[in-house]
Amino acid sequence: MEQSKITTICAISTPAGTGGIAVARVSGPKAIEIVDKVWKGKRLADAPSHSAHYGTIFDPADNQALDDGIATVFRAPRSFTGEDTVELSVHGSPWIQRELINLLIRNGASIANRGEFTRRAVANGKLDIAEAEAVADMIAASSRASQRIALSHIRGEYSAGLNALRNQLIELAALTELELDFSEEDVEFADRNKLLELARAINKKVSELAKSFATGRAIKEGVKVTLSGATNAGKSTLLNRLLGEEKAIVSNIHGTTRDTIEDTIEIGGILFRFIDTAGLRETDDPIERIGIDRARQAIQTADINLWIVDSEHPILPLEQSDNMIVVYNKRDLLTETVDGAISISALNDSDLSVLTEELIRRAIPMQIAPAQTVTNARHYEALLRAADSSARIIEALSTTLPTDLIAQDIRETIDHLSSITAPITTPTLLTQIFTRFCIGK
Ligand SMILES: Nc1nc2c(ncn2[C@@H]2O[C@H](COP(=O)(O)OP(=O)(O)O)[C@@H](O)[C@H]2O)c(=O)[nH]1
Ligand SMILES: [Mg+2]
Repeated sequence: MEQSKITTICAISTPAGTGGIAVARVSGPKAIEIVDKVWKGKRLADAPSHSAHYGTIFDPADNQALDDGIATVFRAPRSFTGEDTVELSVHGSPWIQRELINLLIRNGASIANRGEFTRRAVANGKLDIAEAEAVADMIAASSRASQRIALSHIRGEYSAGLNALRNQLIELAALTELELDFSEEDVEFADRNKLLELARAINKKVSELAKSFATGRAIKEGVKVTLSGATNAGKSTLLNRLLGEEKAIVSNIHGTTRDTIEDTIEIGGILFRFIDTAGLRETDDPIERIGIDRARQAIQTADINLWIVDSEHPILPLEQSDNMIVVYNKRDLLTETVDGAISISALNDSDLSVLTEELIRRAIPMQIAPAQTVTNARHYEALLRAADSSARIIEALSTTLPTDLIAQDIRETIDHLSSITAPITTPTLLTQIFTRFCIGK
């Protein structure tokens, strides 16, 4: 875009509401000029990049002071957006925030769209798309594990791995395309063994990344743990204990919990999503039956299923699965505990660490290397397609398919890998990605 057509945008970047400090961001070719119009203090046009200045924000129309604050100057290209940027820190009253934005708009700035600062950072080559998406994930991070993945992706560790493979493939693609130009002459520029080796490496990498999506999502949305079992086993009591609040109704009446109830909490740096379910039993109550169906669905998609039993009258599951942990509850009612089993009292124990330690132990393998973990559904889809097209390259190389068909699969694989990191040009897709952001980022 022509320099003159690029607007200068502004927005409050701190959360809505009252705070000690609010920060307005102004970015674009006229950022410094516009702020200078409403700024009394050192002339920002003379200020070096990365310098902060104390001064007064005022309305030049009536010379009224709005607030005293700090202006921090970042000069292009050494800013988040890659443009000239001024950050104004003011007192965090919602009224001052609104007036400040109005003032900036009256003096030539435009209000930023959702994610527009990050979108500009991408347009100016400061971030690739995958890194920008990770910024949104970072803002939404709700546990140590999701923060680790987002930070690694922001730093480009994940993009780097994919780009390295893509670049090697581009080199070989150039050679196969060259063969097409010489198709009459039956020559081979691209070393078939090298190509096969590379296609296998790519297929392995993208398949592994695609596989990590299930775990990546678990980390982002919380490891899904269902509490299931017969009625009155103490599932709702346990849910409340794990969450540290009275979320579900507890009573000695069988069939009290009829709907699924869930919430997340971080334990040992891992976000868990606990889901209390209706006790599984035969029932004539149509509402309870719907609840039991929901329970079954939740259990099927759970990462971990806790089967809670009342130690006094243990009702064990009809079938065991790998992701199931049987928990003997109401230990306080027994004199002896069940050998080797996880035995707790949701009602009386001050410490449920036998259970939480087991949960963490099971969830830890899900915390694979952050740069090797996919949390984004758009990437997941591209990776599955890259896995398919690279598998076709492998297959084509082991038969005697003509070069033009192999070249087609190579091109597709490159496109799928590129779509994850390289700038996307389709405006609708860009808009889709950036509307996940808040205004001010
Ligand atoms: N003695 C004892 N009673 C418990 C324990 N946990 C739950 N209960 C009681 O068991 C009854 C059923 O509990 P609830 O959590 O509603 O079970 P749910 O139907 O599985 O959700 C309630 O009266 C609870 O107070 C426990 O560890 N020890
Ligand atoms: Mg219950």
